Amino acid sequence: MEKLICGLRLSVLISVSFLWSQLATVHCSRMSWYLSRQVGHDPCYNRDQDRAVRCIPPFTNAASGREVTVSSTCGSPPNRFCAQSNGNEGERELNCFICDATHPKRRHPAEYLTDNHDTHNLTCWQSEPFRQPDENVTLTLSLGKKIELVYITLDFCNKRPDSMVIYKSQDYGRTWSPYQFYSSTCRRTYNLPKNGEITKANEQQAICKDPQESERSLSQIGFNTLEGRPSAGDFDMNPVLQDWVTATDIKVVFNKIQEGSENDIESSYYAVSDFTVGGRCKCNGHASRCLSDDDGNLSCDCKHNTDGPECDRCKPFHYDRPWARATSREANECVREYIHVFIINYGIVVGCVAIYVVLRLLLVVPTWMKTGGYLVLT
Ligand SMILES: [Ca+2]
Repeated sequence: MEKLICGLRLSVLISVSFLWSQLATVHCSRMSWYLSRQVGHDPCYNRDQDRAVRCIPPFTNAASGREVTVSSTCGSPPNRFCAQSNGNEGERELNCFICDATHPKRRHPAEYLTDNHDTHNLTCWQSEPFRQPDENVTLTLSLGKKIELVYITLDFCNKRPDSMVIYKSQDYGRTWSPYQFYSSTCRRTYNLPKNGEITKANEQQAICKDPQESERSLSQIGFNTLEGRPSAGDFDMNPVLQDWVTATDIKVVFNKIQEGSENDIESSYYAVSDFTVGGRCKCNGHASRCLSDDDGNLSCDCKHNTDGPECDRCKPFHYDRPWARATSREANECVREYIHVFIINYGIVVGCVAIYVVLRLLLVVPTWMKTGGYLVLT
């Protein structure tokens, strides 16, 4: 008889617990949906159908205003440099100037690489002049978090380099891998074929291009991360390319100046007016914006019950199904799960609940702990 009462009370208790948790879930979900609509439409949720949808941060210049570390800057001490320009009658003129790091109008510091780009009033970073044509000059840019890159462009104030490499890092500068090579002598300089073939088997392959053949503007070099990649049209479902476009840092190494500059030291330098990195903050389709802290570090404003710097995991208590990146068809929202343990401090129910608790913990806790969860007693 006692066992029967215990069983009945336990089943009633579990039923009430389950019903309460479901009601609370529905209530909280509706309340959260209602409040989000009171403060403006959230692009991570469909306004009409009340369901999660993929959302992505806006396209931006991820380099804008960020610090670039350079291996060389002119003007300390002041030096003379010369640049060619078109004269009034179209002839080429050589004009010479002074770079002086202490003079406000004659300085060419690294911050001019990522300041506001005004084509009517160009501000140029400039390296020291050098005697050897193949002296390396390096620009290193930290993006503050993982970004999905669409393109990288460099606008030059004098001649473009003959040979240069763009590298990327996905671990904040600890390791680097080549992104794109440029050279008029790909085989001799980098031991790579010119315009190498990209197939579905090597979509993460960096290739070498001749900038004289591939660039439309004589003063620009631009790298489109997905150009020529066979699966670019299926980017949404292609984790290889999703990884290929992801970077936390970009490094540009100028390896050689153009022919014709190397015999004149005053014309042998690199000068860049704008370093642009077009892309989106990487949030895996689970955030519509990234937030910046006081140090300039970015983090996704995660929705869909996700968490992590790139919304790359489910947040605690939401492990009912595995995490997945959102697609245009499915938001892959993380789903809430519950462990509710009720302890009633009287009579025989305490014993029944103790058995229920032990069994429940034995079944659930190992998996729960593996996924980073923790337990709450209510
Ligand atoms: Ca500039």
